[in-house]
Amino acid sequence: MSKLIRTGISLEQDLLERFDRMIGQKGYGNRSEAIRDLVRDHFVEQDVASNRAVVGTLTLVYDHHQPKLSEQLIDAQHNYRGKVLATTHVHLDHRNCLEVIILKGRGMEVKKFADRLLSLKGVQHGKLVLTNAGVSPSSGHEHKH
Ligand code: NI
Repeated sequence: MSKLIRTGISLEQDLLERFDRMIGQKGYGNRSEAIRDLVRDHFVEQDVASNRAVVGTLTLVYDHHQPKLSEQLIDAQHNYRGKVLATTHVHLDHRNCLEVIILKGRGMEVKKFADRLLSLKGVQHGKLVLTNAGVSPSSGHEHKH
């Protein structure tokens, strides 16, 4: 972890009051941690937008009785150009499956992959969460086939 530098910022009073309410609701203990998270979020978004290497977790809830869906999900993972680091599957009940796919790749390819899977018929719910922690800017093309 790198050294912490103390800095001061000026904000309009109403903006600061709103910010304090928001971070209170979210459970932050202080403004610094909330501001650090916002800044980190911004850089993750920027890394995605500029197509740098990111790591993502894609959560899917789907109906495995939907014809061909399980095969489509497996094929998509085998054909993904980046790296599928891990997949966890939970049979929630008779019908529903929960799958968490951990992916690495260029920002755009991770997003495209997630959008494709989330839009498949039978996928009821899901979300992609991205981070750039532990991903060096040059590590996006290390995969070999
Ligand atoms: Ni299942």
